Order: sequence, then C-alpha cells, then structure tokens
Amino acid sequence: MDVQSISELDPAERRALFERDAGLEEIRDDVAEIVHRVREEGDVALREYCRKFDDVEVGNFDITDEAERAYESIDDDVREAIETAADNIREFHEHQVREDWSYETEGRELGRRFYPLDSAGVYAPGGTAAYPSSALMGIVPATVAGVDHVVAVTPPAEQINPVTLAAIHAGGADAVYQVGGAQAISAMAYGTESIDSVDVIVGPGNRWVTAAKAEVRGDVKIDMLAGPSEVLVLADGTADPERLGAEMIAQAEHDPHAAVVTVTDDVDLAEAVVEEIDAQTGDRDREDIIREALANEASGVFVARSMSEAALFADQFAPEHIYVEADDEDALLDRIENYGSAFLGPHSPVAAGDYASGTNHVLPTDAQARLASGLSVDTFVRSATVQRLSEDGLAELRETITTLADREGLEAHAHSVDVRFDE
Ligand code: HSO
Ligand code: ZN
Repeated sequence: MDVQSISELDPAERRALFERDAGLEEIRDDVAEIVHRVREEGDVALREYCRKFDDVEVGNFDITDEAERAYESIDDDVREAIETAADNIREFHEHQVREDWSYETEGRELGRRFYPLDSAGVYAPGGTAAYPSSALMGIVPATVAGVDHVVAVTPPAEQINPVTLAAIHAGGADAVYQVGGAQAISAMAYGTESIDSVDVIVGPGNRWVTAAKAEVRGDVKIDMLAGPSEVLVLADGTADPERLGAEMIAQAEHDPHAAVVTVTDDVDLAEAVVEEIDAQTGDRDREDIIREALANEASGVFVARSMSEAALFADQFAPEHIYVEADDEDALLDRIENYGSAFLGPHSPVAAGDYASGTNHVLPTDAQARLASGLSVDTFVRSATVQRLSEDGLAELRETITTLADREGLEAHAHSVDVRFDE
C-alpha cells in the first residue's frame, strides 16, 4: 500500500472512494425468484432452499428451546460477556426511547405519540460470518422499544453456533427459527406455515440477505441495506501509527470488500501507518481477507494539505465508522456530519462499539450515512399526531382553512368547518 495525496486523486479514484455501492444488482433476479417462491409455497420452498443452500434437512424450524439450552451450556465467561454487552446496549438504547409530547398554542393542543411496532424479525448470520454481537444489536433495541413479538432467524447447520443462539436468547427474542439467506427474509416478510410475518426486518447479512431485504422493502419495513464494514481514520501528527494501523486492520478482517481508510495532514504519519499495516498484517489470523480489503479501491492511506481538507474528505466519504485521533478530536468532528458512528480519542477503538460499549454496530455503509442512521430504537417505533382545537382555536383558523379549501375546489372541507359555527 502506498500513501496517496488527496489532491492527486483522479475522478475515477474519487468515485471509487465516495460512491461505493453494495453490488446487489447482479443477484437481483435470483433473489427475487427465491423471495417469490417462499411467498407462494411457504415451508415447502423453505425446506427445499435449506437443503440446496445449507445442505440441511430441516424438520422443525423452531429452535427456541435450543437457544435457551445453548445459553445455559456455554462457558461462563462467554455468557458473562454476552450479558455485559447486552446490559450496555440496553442502557444506551433506553436513552433513545422517546416520550410523547404536546403543546398548546392559540387554542390548539397538538402532540405526537409513539407506538412500538407489533413484531420484529432479526437476521443473525451463520457460518463464518456468525456474529453473536449482531444478534444482540438487533434484538435488544427491539425489546427496549417495546416490540411485542421479537423473532430471530439464523441459518440451519449441523451445529448452529451456540454463542449466536445464546446471544439470541440473552437478547430476549421470543422465538428463534433455523432458516437463513434470502428465503429467511421472505419468510419473515410474508409468513409461512411455521413462521409468522413481522412488521420490520433488521440485521446485517450477506449480499443475498441484503438483496432480499431490498426486494421485500415496502411490504415490510427494513432497517437498511448494510454492506461490508468500513472505517475511516482521521488523524493529525499527534496520533500513534500503531493504533491507527490496528484500527484499519480490525475492520479489514471482516470482508475482502471492507473499506478501510486513513486520512491525515502529516506525511510522516501516513508513511508510518503504511509501515504499521505491513508489520501487523502478517501476524493476524485473517491475513488473507485483510490483504484483500486493504487492496480494494475504496481503501487507502491519504494525505491532505490541511486537517480541514482531511475533514472534508472524511465527510465526503461518509464512513460507517470514523475513528478520530488528534490534538482536538471534538473540533475535527464538528466539521463532519456524514458518519454512522464516531470513536474519539486513543482509548476508543471501533471494536468497543462493535461489541460492548452500548452503541449499535448496525450502521449505514456505502456512503449511506449521508442519508440514513444506524439501527436504533427509532427503527422499531412509529409515531402519530394528535390534536384538539377549542372553539376559539377553530374560529381563529376558520378563514385560513376555508380559503385554502376553496382554492383546492374542496367545498365539503370548508363546509365541515363552517357547520360548526351557527350563523
Ligand atoms: N464492525 C461490524 C460489526 C462487528 N464487528 C461484529 C465485530 N463483530 C459492523 O460494521
Ligand atoms: Zn467489526
């Protein structure tokens, strides 16, 4: 990896950095077919796909009891780690719960009330991408929001990861089903004989899962179309290259398509980060994945002419995670709005938020941070407005309403106001 200067990036390179996309287009038709078949044929199609994609003959989809047993039988230290993470995630998300509000003005009492969705489905990936932490990130906020029925799905396997099952149980899911991939998303969106449909589907998955979420969106609410992990490290000359390299490598180990970037105004630091990456990568278990991610066109170590140019670059990149290590981290963050989750200072590795500090790690990738937020209690809540006008309050507005109704040609609207005043 070489240090690159921001000012020398050509338009194609800038596009590769700033217009990342999840590449869902190419599998869209295949995914649509799976979603459609499950919708039409229910459990029969689900069983067939479990056989075809997971090589498992599924009898009963419901593995709720197995999740409880897994929770009870995993090692104590793992159970404790799950509980600590769950507690911290719960606490952070409890701060997100919104209170109903109302105010009064000129004879109008106006307010907003919040209601949890009735049911939520959380996708917990399996196989080598099984992240028990992601199960907690989906389930805990749903329960905090007050969702009545929270279900989780995870792909069938000869031996489903017991830590994932334990996390699903600890998070507080009401039911767990063994089904994965696009077929699981369709099952939760439309329901089958064994699996009830839900109001909202959340949680990260592979491209098939993500493409299926795109397919069912509209019929059911979804959280987002999350792609491979991303981190942008924003640092000035005071930062420690060893930590910066470790941050990039940590998110790089997720996926060959992960986007990992450092941007700084200090050439020496940039060069030291490249050296650190070279020195550390060989020691990592997932070295091959890391090397691929570092080589991908959305990754790199960049030098800006100033920290304001570096901050502008970070803002344009709109990373899932931003890690800031600098003399004044708050001042830098104040220049940036487009990011999923920020980690400030030398003691705030992204891994803290990935697992245990309490914030959610299901976050917008692919520059979606420009328009979207991470998973939160809000994902599981809808709102409605409420009003009561006094006689004087309506009198005050009467003319405004009837004038506009008249111009819209909606005479009955005007009449519905006038009828309240006997003249
Ligand atoms: N960094 C990932 C989440 C995760 N990390 C799960 C470790 N486990 C989300 O971008
Ligand atoms: Zn991670």
